Amino acid sequence: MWRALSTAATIENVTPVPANGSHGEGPSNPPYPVNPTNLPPLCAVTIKVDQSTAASSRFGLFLPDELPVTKRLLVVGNGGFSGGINGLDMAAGPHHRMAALSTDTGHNSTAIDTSWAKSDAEKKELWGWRAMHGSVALGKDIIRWYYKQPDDEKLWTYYSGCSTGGRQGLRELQEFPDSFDGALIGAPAWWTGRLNPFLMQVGLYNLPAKNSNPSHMPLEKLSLLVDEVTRQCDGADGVMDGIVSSPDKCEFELGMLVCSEFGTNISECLTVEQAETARKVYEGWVSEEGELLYPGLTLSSEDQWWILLGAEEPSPFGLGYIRHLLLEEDGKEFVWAGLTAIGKDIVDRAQRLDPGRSSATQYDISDFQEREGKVILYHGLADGLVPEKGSWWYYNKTIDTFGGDLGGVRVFLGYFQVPGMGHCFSRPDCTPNAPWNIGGAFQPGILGSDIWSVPGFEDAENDALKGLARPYSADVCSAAR
Ligand SMILES: [Ca+2]
Repeated sequence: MWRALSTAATIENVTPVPANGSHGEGPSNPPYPVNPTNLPPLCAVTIKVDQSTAASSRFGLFLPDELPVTKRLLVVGNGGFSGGINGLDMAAGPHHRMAALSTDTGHNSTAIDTSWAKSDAEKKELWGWRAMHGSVALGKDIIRWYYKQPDDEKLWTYYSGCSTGGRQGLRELQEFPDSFDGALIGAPAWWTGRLNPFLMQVGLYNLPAKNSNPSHMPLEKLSLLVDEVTRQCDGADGVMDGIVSSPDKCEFELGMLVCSEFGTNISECLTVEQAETARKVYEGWVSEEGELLYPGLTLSSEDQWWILLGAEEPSPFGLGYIRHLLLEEDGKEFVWAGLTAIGKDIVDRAQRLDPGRSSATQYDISDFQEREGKVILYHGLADGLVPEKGSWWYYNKTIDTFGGDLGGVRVFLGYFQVPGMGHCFSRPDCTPNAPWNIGGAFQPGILGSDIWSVPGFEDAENDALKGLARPYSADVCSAAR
């Protein structure tokens, strides 16, 4: 193995994991403190790669003791601004009879911590794309060596990630089409230079968080929106089941929630100004010139609006991005207090600089298509953090780029809107009957450290990752013979 490593790479850890064993770094890995359990027997390896004298990145590998003749690798992504090896998502690999890889993206932090990026262009690049790309390239070499795979034999490589993980996967396959054969891309935060400033803007719609601010919608009023949207929109899809499956077919009347002049309990309705705040969140971010900068949140996403609207300052996904990735080079910390809108200068700067070159804005993925790569793109219609309409935008831009050939695009890029699914997953107590578990990133792990698929339905019809990798599985090849 060591011959395959560059001089900058060292092996940090090699641990044999027995059948039904567990492996991970526990609490020292803040974004992923829960170690996967009930693993198949495997060799767990951690590699550290020095990127320069000032920065390094690490990645983890799960190398199952037994792999089918057809060798496969699962690469998984991260979430938010997190820095850490994502062991729970890696666990799906060995269970699906694949090796697995996850990068720490070059730093160690939770998903909402951006302080690592301050004045560190190299760490931004590592988070943006470099750690992923380098880990995939070196990881493939190591796996080939470990399993004694001939150079002329293909190592089938699949990707699964949601949110930032979705962005990482799209970003990699856009610039490096040889990296993956298939990618399961969930709720991608793909247009960092637009999305993250928009998330800041959404926070500003509802600030300051004072009762004297007529526009401020306190958290307890979100349930009014949830209930009213369900009341008006549930049936628009033809089935009254508590799940809004066709928000685009619902002609929602926000005015139904506005307090009437007399005899109304103010806690049971929205003021005109609060309703205007909600309208802006739905509408999205429109420039003074009328250009749509980023689409808003979809009807039925209100249950998660607390993430962007519920605090006394804008969410770290917006404020942290602007403060530590975009503006800190100026030497003074960005102050949001008193702002009602983000200036055009920030929008322009974010797109011009694209800190860490993290945005995945290439619609022409014909190189990936020509090598028969496949993308399954999915997004929860009840996502209250990353707007579903953003994925719809990416999908339609891609179709436009391919000359409007919807049928041609669907051969290699399928888009699936998941009713009732929040950001990457839904809590079991929220729209419990919604079909939110499709084996996507983060989903099995939130059900339990020993869960790796859709419990009771670990098949290609219900587990999207298994479906993506199915045509190339050794089992199918054996059956075909
Ligand atoms: Ca319904």
